Amino acid sequence: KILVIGASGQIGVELTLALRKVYGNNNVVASDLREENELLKGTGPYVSLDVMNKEMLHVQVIRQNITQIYLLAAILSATGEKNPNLAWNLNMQGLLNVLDIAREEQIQKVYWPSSIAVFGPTSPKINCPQQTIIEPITVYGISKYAGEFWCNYYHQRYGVDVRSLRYPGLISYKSAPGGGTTDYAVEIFHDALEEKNYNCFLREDTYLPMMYMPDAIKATLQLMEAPQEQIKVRTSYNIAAMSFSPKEIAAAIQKHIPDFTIHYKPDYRQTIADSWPQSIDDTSARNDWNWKPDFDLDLMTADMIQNLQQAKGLLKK
Ligand code: VAH
Repeated sequence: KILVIGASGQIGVELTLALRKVYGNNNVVASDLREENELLKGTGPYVSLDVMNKEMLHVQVIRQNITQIYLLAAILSATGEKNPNLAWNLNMQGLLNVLDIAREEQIQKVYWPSSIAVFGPTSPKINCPQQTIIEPITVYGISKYAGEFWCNYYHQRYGVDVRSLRYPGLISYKSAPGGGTTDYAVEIFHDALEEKNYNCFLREDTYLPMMYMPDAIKATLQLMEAPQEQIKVRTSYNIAAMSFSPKEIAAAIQKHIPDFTIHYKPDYRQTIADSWPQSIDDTSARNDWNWKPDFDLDLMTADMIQNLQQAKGLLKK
């Protein structure tokens, strides 16, 4: 059985639903510290779980006959800068608890997301390579980069089959984002539909690597289903789909909502965004396990607006 830790988060909800579709509802145990997300209710087993409680986690892994673990619980970049100690402790100890139990219980496979947030101001801005200068300046980025080395260590030393992807900013409509710097790209759609205006916390020309959630879920399942011998990177794979700025996504939205306006009020998150690359080179993922994205900015924008209009009951009858 598969255990998803952090199943009520932005990625966790969609990953749980996708895994249940592939492996069967009752073969995917969803867990979170928070209560069960509405979209998960009635789709399969849910347990309350704190990844920081290693003993309880160990008990659940045994009691639920867990053979694979997906660890999504983390504090993201923006929230992490407000709570550095909590971010380091949860992101680091949570991963170490999972890796150690995976070693002890011979768990078949572990998934753990890293992020383009591992890159820092000294990393190449354009087509940032898989291996390069990596000097993160956020606690989130530091914890994710350190976590990558722990994944590699547990694979090399104990043979734990742990796999990882450096997600770009993820955009989705099914569940709210969790305190990241790229959350503007989700908020903008909600405000465009509800207020017809968005006050953006980043400058208009802030290019960032982004991906639509369906592509992120596809990449995760593809990585986890690839034969072990194809996985050459045991820290974390770069993956990419598109890069855009607030100005560009606003223009894409205006094609659907012509009177939508945007205003720019950069805050502390601008410094974080400026430290990240503008675009990512994902050649390794493409070569090793045939990664390829489906959604570009226009396709994503059309899909987001259509689904959010439905969800908000705004579709013209
Ligand atoms: C964040 N959404 O903004 C996350 C992601 C690349 C950004 O890691 O912190």
